[in-house]
Amino acid sequence: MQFDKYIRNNLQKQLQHNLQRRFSRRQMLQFTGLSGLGLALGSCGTSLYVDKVRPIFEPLNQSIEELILKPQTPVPEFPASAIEPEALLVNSFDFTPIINPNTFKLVIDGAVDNPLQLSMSDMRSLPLTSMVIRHVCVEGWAAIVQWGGVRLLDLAKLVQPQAGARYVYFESADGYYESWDIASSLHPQTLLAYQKNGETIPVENGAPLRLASPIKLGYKQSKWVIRVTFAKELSQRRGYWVDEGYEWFAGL
Ligand SMILES: Nc1nc2c(c(=O)[nH]1)N[C@H]1C(S)=C(S)[C@@H](COP(=O)(O)O)O[C@H]1N2
Ligand SMILES: [Mo]
Repeated sequence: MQFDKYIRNNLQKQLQHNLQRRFSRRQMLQFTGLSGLGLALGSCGTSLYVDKVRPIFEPLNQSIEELILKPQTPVPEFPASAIEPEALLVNSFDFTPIINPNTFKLVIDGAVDNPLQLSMSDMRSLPLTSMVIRHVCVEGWAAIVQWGGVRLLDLAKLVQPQAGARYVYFESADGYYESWDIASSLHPQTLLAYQKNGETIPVENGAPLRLASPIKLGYKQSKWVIRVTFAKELSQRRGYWVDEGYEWFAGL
């Protein structure tokens, strides 16, 4: 219900701009009533089904619609008692960017129908997903952590990725960058987190927003995320460590 209210009150203006060109007034009302999220995606046209011709062995061949409307199976989580508060080592390079959470806006753009800029209060108005998962760094350490934040899946419902979007780029304030396949990005436990172990994320762990997901290695979990860009193609610039030879998919 909170999500519903959020769309009506906070995002309507931004959405309206793009939507009114394509949808009837009745559809708009349905959209703002949330049932319209699915409807709006369905209304984007039959091009959403074009992806079906890709071979089945390819992990990226699910249609955006399918990924959004039929969320993938969650990975089992740990009980809160398993959290290891001391085990999460800070792993940063260069410097620790200080981002003012009061003026910060997350940019979501690229191959989407409704690009958005979300403040931290916008983010906090969206449904909060909390999970206790294991963070695994390739450098040989792991930690069970609780993360709380907004699912990329929920953000995708708002920005409406276009049919051919198959990757998501994450830009960080320290110059770090990553790219993920769309299925992993829209996994129900892939979050843009603003809480760690029940509290606001400390600066060194990526405040105000960082990626957190139980399905990827630590170096895929960008801290200080300032921009999320949906893309149809993967560029040569795939990821900070990936471009040094680390595996791109890096699944757990
Ligand atoms: N922006 C940014 N994100 C980053 C990194 C970084 O150096 N810069 N390091 C990565 C690596 S290798 C790991 S293991 C985790 C560590 O997260 P933590 O410092 O919160 O433990 O962040 C990842 N995300
Ligand atoms: Mo790492």
